[in-house]
Amino acid sequence: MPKKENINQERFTKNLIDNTNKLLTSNDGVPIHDNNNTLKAGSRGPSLMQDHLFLDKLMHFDRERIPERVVHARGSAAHGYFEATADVSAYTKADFLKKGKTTPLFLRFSTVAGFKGSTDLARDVRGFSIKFYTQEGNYDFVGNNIPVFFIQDAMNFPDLVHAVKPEPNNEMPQAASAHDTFWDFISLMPEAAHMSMWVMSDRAIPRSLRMLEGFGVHTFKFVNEQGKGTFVKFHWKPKLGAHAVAWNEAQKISGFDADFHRRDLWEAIENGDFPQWDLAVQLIPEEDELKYSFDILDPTKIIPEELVPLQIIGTMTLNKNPENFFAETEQAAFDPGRLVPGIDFSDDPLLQGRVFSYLDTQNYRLGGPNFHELPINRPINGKHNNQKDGFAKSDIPTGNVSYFPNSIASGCPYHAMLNGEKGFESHEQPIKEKKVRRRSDSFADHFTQARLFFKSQTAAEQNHIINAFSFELSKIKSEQIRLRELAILNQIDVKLAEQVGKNLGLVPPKELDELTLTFARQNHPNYPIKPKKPEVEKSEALSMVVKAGEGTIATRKVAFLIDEGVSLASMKKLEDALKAEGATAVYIASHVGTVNSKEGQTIAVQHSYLTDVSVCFDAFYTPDGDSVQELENNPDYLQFVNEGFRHCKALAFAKGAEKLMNKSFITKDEAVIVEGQDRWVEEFIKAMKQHRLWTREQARKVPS
Ligand code: HDE
Repeated sequence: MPKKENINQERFTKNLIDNTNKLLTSNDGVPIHDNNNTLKAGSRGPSLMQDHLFLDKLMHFDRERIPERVVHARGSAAHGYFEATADVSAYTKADFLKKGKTTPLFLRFSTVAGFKGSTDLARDVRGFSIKFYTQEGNYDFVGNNIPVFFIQDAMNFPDLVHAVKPEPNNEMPQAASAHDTFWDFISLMPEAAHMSMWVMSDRAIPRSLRMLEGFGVHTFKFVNEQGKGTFVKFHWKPKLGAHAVAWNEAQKISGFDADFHRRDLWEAIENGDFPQWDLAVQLIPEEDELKYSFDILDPTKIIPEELVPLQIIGTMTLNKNPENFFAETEQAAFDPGRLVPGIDFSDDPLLQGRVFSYLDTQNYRLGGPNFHELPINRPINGKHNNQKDGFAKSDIPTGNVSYFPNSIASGCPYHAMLNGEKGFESHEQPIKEKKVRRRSDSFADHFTQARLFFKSQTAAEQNHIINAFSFELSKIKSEQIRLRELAILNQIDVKLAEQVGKNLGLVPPKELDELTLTFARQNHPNYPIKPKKPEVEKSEALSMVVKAGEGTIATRKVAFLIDEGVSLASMKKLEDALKAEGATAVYIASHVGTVNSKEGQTIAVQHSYLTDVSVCFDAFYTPDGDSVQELENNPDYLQFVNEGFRHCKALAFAKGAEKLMNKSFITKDEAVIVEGQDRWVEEFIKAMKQHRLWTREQARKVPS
């Protein structure tokens, strides 16, 4: 095994192409003499059909695109490795989960609804797909940053996707759920209530891909050496904590830097700030399958951490950017059906449907059944079987045998049972049921956990949810759909429904709409069915803000707002303190290049008020110096800090710069720090650790 730091550097070496000092050739290796001119009859044409070198070049160019993913088209990825840190052998025989093992992996983050070129900051779910290259073949974890899903049965998936995608007549809007078809569908599907709450929360506008939680969503099964199964839920916890931006900020970032998340991930890895996540599991003995007030096979439900605690079993580190976006990120083919011994499906009806869809998608998208031979998809332990031919076959099988059983090749490749060895074995689960096309009534409680989510949020987070519903429903044209959704919100929480209703100028109906009930009764004829009493009514783990205080400011960017004549001495103390915490000071001035400090030194500046905007920074400092006079009359500066204030970020002002607060309508609070105050540097870092002072929105009436 290579050393873990190099685990990915060595994987692709044989596929890397280095053009340094190389002669340009055709695809067949013929040296190209002139790469500027087509072959013509005379220098003024016409061009000739026999220009085989031109035809070779254009043939390839014309086919440079493959179909983008139907969903999750917009993605960014990185290589990394996973280290197993706990002994879980009592539950699973998975080799890569054995304590002490290190396994290379490739992780692709994505948004769901937008096209491949859409903005990173859309309000959306984030995909969280990992291909583990284990010694027992590839294991694909294809999860999301939200632990539940909109629908319970795979049969509804194409409809959900059609509803959220741009509307088919005019292909609008791009990467947005704020339109009629989406809310028409959602308001007719009460099972979507829980996930809608998550998508309308700040979870759907993350600060960074490095700050995403990841979830397997479905319940899976661990299987041990003795063949015993244990239900398992997977969670990824980012070491940097889970954080979001404000909605107003998200919309502005989309305009200023549509690649904000992609760039952030790329730069962090290039800088050696390798993002890390802990893998945690919730384990549920088979005997407890039916123990809870909800069904553990229902993908619209979480298992509250208070009910089944999380156990950390390993750590993932992303340490290498892809060499080539298309070859790796675009051609990566994930499939929840890529399992390894020791992990199996549960009977979750959504998961069961995924087993077909991903394989089918890859076949279509990557042009045939040999997509697993692409470097990014290859297992590291090699593959040996009798499958042959097909589009884009790149392996060259040797010999005359491609069948089993055979004697000519001494029965090879042999299957494990022939030699007393072990391969993948499905969990032997007893089945004694009728074949039916039906939904279990244990899936019929659609609102209890939506309520749990809402009640577990801080006041500021609840406000953001109210604002998000108000924004989305205001964008739709149909009052009937608005009322239908308000009726759903009323089942979740009366205050929520009232507030959203107020913003829409509507009174939320008390009962579900007749049409919603008609559809719900197709699945559950006696709908609504009285829900069981929930075990947990509030869960701190569901709030990002409650957890934020435990945070770190590592890798955060602090804008130092300077200009000609800035005092270097005024910057030093804070800059050193930030560095010690792993954060970075970024100088911004009215022009790029250099500025002269008050002390007469030259300071290099890469960012200016013209090219940079406050929404791309986490916190702000205005140092002392002659620069303060310049900034006082610079509307771009005043807007910069005002917006930072509005978005509830931490701001610090040196003594001489305090007068700028007034000019930019900033008033003092616990995240606005002035140099004169006690332990101002520590206080500023403390405020940054809270991520945002969301209470500022209400207190200062600065809705963000
Ligand atoms: Fe997916 N999903 N999905 N999905 N999904 C795809 O596969 C599908 C679902 C998820 O980074 C597609 O390669 C069905 C849940 C991620 O390349 C497609 C159903 C969860 C990614 C597909 C679901 C996901 C996909 C599109 C319901 C969270 C991006 C392109 C039965 C647990 C993978 C592709 C990547 C991608 C089908 C529901 C996560 C069409 C039929 C639930 C992260 O095959």
